[in-house]
Amino acid sequence: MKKKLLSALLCTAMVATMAVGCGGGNSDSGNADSGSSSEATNDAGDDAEEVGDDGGESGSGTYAIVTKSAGNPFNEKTADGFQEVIEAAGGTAIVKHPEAPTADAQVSVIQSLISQGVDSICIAANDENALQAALEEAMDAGIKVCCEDSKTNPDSRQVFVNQAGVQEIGQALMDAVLDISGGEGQWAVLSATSQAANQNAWIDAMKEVMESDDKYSGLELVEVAYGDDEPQKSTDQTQALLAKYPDLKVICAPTTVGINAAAKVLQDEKSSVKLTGLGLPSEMAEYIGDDDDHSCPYMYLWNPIDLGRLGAYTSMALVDGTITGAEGDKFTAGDMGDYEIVAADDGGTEMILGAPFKFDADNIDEWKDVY
Ligand code: RAM
Repeated sequence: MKKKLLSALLCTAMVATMAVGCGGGNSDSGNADSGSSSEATNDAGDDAEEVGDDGGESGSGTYAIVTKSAGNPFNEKTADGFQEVIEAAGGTAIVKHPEAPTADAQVSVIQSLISQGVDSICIAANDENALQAALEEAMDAGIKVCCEDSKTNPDSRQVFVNQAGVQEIGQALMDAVLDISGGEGQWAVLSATSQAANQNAWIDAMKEVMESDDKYSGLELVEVAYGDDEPQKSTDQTQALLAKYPDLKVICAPTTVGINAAAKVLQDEKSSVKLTGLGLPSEMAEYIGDDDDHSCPYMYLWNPIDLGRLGAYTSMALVDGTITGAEGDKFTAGDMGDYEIVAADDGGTEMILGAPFKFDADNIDEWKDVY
């Protein structure tokens, strides 16, 4: 409760001073104490969840969330938020973290959810197109499908719960690279998987921003490396970038797993290469600072718990028929407030949770215990 209050106050103050959001129509950005995370299982686990009724009333059905992969705290926090909202509404939440961040792993999970007869699937897609057959089969069976975090193509979903505008993320990250590099020099991206729709969209947006204005012309993007959201592979890829590009100035890691691994490598090695990207304050606090002792001057993110909460409200609204996922649909996401579904760039629809939020030496201590 205290964390909720603290978070709401911090969020309100920060929005006022920094003109960036903590998430959609909601000021309760830090419900890190949501109490229902204990039932989250990875795909290897046994759900022991019983499939409920047909979900005709809000919250009374069985709602599944499928994240990108197990062992990623960002995904766990998102699942916590999802589960908290579903269970508070009297529903049954099924949490699936596939063992690997691959489309194949998610297809098997989707197949088993279809067999169980769940009412909805909310999925962070590991591949934009490869889940289409499985998700279409789910929708044909009457299961409502939305995406959160990482989207599928429009034919594979009803709506995408997008954490922040792609353009805004690209702009924020590109400006961070420009600023931290001092305006020129080599930089590299350390991403998640090469198929991840969210990372690929953000990287493309960064490239567009870089080409849109002369002020970025002194920057050279030397490589996009992939750590597959695995700590060891992300560590290895960071070390490889350092060995390959002795003049490298900045690494941008638009993944919480990648940025955490890179932060440790750079800080442990006392490297002059600096880091920015998207990171969890709880994992990055020891690396954030504007001096030689810290590898990451600042980074961005949004509230992963609220992302899961909005995914849950969206799932319930799809199941009870309040929305179909069409442009212009409106619904109230509980205490998060009102949301409207808008057209997405890919021809499908989406809603936006909020704006990317900046974490730096001045505010990291206030956020590191929140998420
Ligand atoms: C990682 C995942 C996730 C992404 C965050 C920023 O945890 O790749 O999809 O949204 O980073």
